[in-house]
Amino acid sequence: MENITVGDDDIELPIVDLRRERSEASRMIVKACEEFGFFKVINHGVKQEIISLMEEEASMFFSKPVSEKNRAGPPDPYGYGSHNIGLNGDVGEVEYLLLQANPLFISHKSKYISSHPQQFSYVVSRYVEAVRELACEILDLIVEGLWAEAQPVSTLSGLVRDLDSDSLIRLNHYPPTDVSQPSAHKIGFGAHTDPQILTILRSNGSSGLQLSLQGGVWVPVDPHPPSAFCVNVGDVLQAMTNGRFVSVKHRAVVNSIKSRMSIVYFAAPPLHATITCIASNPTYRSFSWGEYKKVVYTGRLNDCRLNLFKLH
Ligand code: GA4
Repeated sequence: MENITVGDDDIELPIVDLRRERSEASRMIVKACEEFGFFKVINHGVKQEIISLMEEEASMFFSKPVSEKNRAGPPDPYGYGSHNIGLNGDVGEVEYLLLQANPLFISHKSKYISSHPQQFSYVVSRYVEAVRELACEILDLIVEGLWAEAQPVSTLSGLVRDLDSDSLIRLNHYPPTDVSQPSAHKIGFGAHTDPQILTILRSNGSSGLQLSLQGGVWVPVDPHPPSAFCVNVGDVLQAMTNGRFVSVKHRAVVNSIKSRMSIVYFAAPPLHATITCIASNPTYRSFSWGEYKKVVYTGRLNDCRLNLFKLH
């Protein structure tokens, strides 16, 4: 049973304005990644038109009858899933589409997802391109802030820009709770860390995201401003920064009468890429992303899988 103790106040995550002076934005991002593993970005450069089209496609898909949605499933682990998360018995009050974020995969799957597959494929690919650029811009700012000239600026973004990058796009729909039980507090997507490098999350302005900060208390994240993207550190970035950045446990709860939709991009390296701590006294052994992914899919949602790679 998952702990449901929730803090009284929403957390005010740092908001980074990407139009700020570069060194200032870089400093703020590094600080947020060390303190919370989470922050928000505004003036991020992703066009509202691209976001709206993506959100429309997601709503259209989720409003279809179950029999039609099932044509895009079961998730193996990619495709349409409902209630079941991953391959080892995790469940939640969520339905989702999990796709590899490359145009070929999207175009192949789109015929099972939409009655206008070309339009779906075009919209998702444009969205992916735009959020990938945003992720890469943030990763460059991180490298500048952490390592300055000691590392090439593309140390992290190069992994995501690689044509073989294993990045994913996930559309989540959390239906509202039963209104006859206003205090109902169901878990939509249980506690977990994101395994990849960086996550870029967009939600439809309804609450539900919570972070586990010190002391095991769950802290709700205020879904505002609606124009912002929420960004978080993944396990690979925790490993590469030798634990200086934290990949923080988070979850989504279904607690309102409004349904929640989120669109999440997971920026990942190619399967063959080697992940190494950039530090003189490494905490984790080197591993390939493919090796790490195997561990991710043999385990459960709430596992602390990075601990298995600790050297001492
Ligand atoms: C959590 C982060 C991403 O949503 C995800 C999830 C993946 C899945 O849904 O297929 C996993 C989960 C996530 C971590 C543990 C395993 C794998 C479900 C699960 C129980 C796509 C990812 O990469 O890891």
